[in-house]
Amino acid sequence: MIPLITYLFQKAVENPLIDDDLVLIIGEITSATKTIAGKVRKAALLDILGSAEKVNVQGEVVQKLDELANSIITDTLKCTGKACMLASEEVEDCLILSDTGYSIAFDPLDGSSNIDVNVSIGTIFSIHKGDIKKPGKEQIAAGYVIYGPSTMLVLALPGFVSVFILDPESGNFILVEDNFKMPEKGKIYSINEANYNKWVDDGLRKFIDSLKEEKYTLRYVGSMVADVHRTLFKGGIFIYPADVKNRNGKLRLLYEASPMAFIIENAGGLATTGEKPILEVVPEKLHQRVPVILGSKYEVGKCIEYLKNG
Ligand code: P6P
Repeated sequence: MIPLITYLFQKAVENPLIDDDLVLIIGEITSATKTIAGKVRKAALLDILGSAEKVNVQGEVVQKLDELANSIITDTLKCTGKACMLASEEVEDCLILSDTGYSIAFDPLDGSSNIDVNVSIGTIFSIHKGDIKKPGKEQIAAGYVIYGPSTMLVLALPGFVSVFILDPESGNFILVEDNFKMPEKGKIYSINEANYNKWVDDGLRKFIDSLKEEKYTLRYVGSMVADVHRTLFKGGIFIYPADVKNRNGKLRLLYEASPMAFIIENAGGLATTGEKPILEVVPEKLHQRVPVILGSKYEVGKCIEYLKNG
């Protein structure tokens, strides 16, 4: 039963990238998610369900729990004194705290439209050294916490992915999988097929049709953390493509696509925009969106072929 912090210090012995400040940052982010988990589970009792009657920089209706999760993470990271930039899905501009240290981009509560119907949601984070607006391949660490039947942390550092379960008795994230690798192939595809006729690429429709012929199952929660988590553990493919309404797709690069791509690729999968690896995309705007195609090597490789052939 190895707790997260013990695990990180053990990994630091062989990995100079993991310094004390990084351990502190990861420890504090995950500590904030424990508080968020508690609020999510009691939301109906605390009258913090529903809309905050505001629209965020994304043009999306802000849920009360979005705001609460954002302030919990922001206040926690400010207290570390080791963060230099914070970029939140809920905040238009970067919060500049100093000119040195780690920068963290985060989606405080992804999938919040599912909160009121008690479906799994999550917190996603991406950690860079210095400036946050760098390609995903330069991430120092990335992870997500999924608030599901259990609260799980999936954490990627360069070269390996580890999985932890929040133990309600000790309050610690306990290691359950070290050096996790995802299946090379699955039998599940995950995409919002309601937009089938709006997708920009004919090749994508042909790819999805080919999966149906191979008797794949469709699973789509509408919460990225839940859909990516299932893809990571069961294999297969998750896609949020460009469509006629969202020419760059819906998902944001810095705090959704990039951290998930870092996790998937360090677990042996692939993550692409359809034109290039997500981890190669150079961010231009804080909240820029990219098409997301990620999952097992077999399905993502096949999808790329269909997109090339049209
Ligand atoms: P749609 C949640 O709002 C979110 O940002 C992601 O978590 C999820 O993958 C996506 O939107 C779902 O979007 O258009 O299928 O409802």
